[in-house]
Amino acid sequence: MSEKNNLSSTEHIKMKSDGLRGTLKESLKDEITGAIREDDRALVKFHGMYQQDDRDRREERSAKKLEWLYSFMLRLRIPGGFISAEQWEALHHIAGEHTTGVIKITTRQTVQLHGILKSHVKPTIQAFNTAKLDSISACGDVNRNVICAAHPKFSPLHEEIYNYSHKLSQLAKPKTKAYYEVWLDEKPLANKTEEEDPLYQDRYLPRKFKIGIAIPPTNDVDVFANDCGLIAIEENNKLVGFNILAGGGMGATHGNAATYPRLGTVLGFVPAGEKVYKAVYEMITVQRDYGNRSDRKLSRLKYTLDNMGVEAFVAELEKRCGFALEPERPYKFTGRTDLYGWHKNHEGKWYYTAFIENGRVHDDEQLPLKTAFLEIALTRKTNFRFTCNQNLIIADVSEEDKNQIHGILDKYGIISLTEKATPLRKESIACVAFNTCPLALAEAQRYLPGLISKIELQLEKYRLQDDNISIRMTGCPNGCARPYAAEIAFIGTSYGHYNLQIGGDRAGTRLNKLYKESLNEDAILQELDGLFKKYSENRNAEETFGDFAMRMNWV
Ligand code: SRM
Ligand code: SF4
Repeated sequence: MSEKNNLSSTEHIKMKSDGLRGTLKESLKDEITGAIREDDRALVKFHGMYQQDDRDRREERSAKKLEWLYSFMLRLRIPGGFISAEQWEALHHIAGEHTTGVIKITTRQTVQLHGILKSHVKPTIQAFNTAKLDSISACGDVNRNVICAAHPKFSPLHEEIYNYSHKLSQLAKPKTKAYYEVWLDEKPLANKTEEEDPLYQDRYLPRKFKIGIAIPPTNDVDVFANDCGLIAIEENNKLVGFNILAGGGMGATHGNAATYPRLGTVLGFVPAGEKVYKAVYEMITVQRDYGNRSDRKLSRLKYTLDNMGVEAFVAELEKRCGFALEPERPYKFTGRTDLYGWHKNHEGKWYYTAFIENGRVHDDEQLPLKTAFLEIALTRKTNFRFTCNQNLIIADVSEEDKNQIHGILDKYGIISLTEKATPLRKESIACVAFNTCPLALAEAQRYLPGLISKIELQLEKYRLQDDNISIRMTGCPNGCARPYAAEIAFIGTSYGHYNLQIGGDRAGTRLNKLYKESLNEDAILQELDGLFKKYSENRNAEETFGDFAMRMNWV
């Protein structure tokens, strides 16, 4: 079992938190500071928030002897990434009233809002509650937003998978009523036994836990990057069950060789229905009981799995489940790209996937994305769906409404944006990084678009402009844009410098490897130019950049 004598400080905070309440109420009332108390910073994550500060303004604030400009980032829990038009309208207004205004679609199919001042946190959560949205366990040492293949009704299977994501999210939701008491002013429970939590108990998990569900051949959720992945297996157009995998995770720490990105290992097959819920639930309990609780850098399920060994892990899982996993069934992933543009589903409904660069929905003079999506929401003729590639799907449009929605998308330049963006740009993902992420060592979403413009010129030079090479950038090695599963990755090492990694595949089934360390922009472009030249001259038909890099033994 896990280290009992040397628990990390977060473990103590959780245990004495009275069901994640801590002193959050007191912290909120304190008007002297824009921050909350130190222990509460760990607890507030379980309620879907992070305390941050504007890193662009640290120096200026310090020079003026002011405390840093603290604010909160709030992340919603939206399993499967689906919201109604009414909810989009609410999101739009809440973003405008309480935050920087930018709606950030994340790599886990939900949204984040940044820059919420302490006094605005409760009103923000209350407004979301009115819109039937919450941020419970969107962060913290619990199961996070359950992601699943987008295009919910693209086939009956998608609808079923979406339902699984909801049920799993519910199954792994903490029982504590702290969220309702602290943020929504509900009365404290008279009888605390009502919130006893057999899954999380009083220590919750050693670390975050992530679940993703994919439907082959598309791996749009990057299923192998999740602690627990489910790969839908279809026979005769029916969902028969899932291959279940464990131990995916991207995060690593520079200079700490004990940490590493890892793709999930397929453990076996579980037939559709109750056994799936049981298997996922018990995988969480195995991690709860065996995960490392002393060193948070080594506490994700991937390390638990590698420490135990796959065989022992499966044996423990099967013992807890009371049934054996069946042998894994065949499946094949071919790509991860979203289906941009209009697509019709089996029920005759239409879906438009709009390209949203790095998931940032905001208005600028050329591209008033927020205004456009609000206008669409106000028609009440669509739903909205987030994708794990940080894009937005205008969903469930009926045949007779399609022209009207198309007209709005066209009027605001979204059709042209989506059609004209190069395959390279559409495939790219960057994490948030500066100015809000406290862990960022280098820029990512503010920098990648410009770098892509330069790389596009190189691809044109080598007639590779139609190639949708996957490029992902993160401001640090934590891997929020799942960079280690990209064909080309830039991983921030210090301001303006990135490790260049190459050799992942397009379907997210192979990790890339370090090619050159800590390059600045000139060096990156110089290296890429050489690589693209060789790729254009020597690749086989249909060979992707990542596969070519591996064949050439570049890494
Ligand atoms: Fe992440 C931490 C942003 C997806 C691995 N991530 C953070 C924090 C909260 C920084 C912090 O701890 O203070 C970042 C907030 C930045 C900001 O200002 O908003 C942050 N992560 C993001 C998002 C918003 C990136 C994006 O641009 O979309 C994604 C939000 C997902 C969501 O809606 O839940 C996001 N993070 C991921 C993913 C991708 C995924 O889950 O598919 C990963 C890699 C998969 C994994 O978990 O291994 C990821 N984030 C991390 C890690 C490394 C965890 C590890 O155990 O190795 C950290 C650091 C940590 O937890 O200590 C982290
Ligand atoms: Fe922040 Fe690093 Fe995640 Fe980027 S990868 S959002 S820099 S923690």
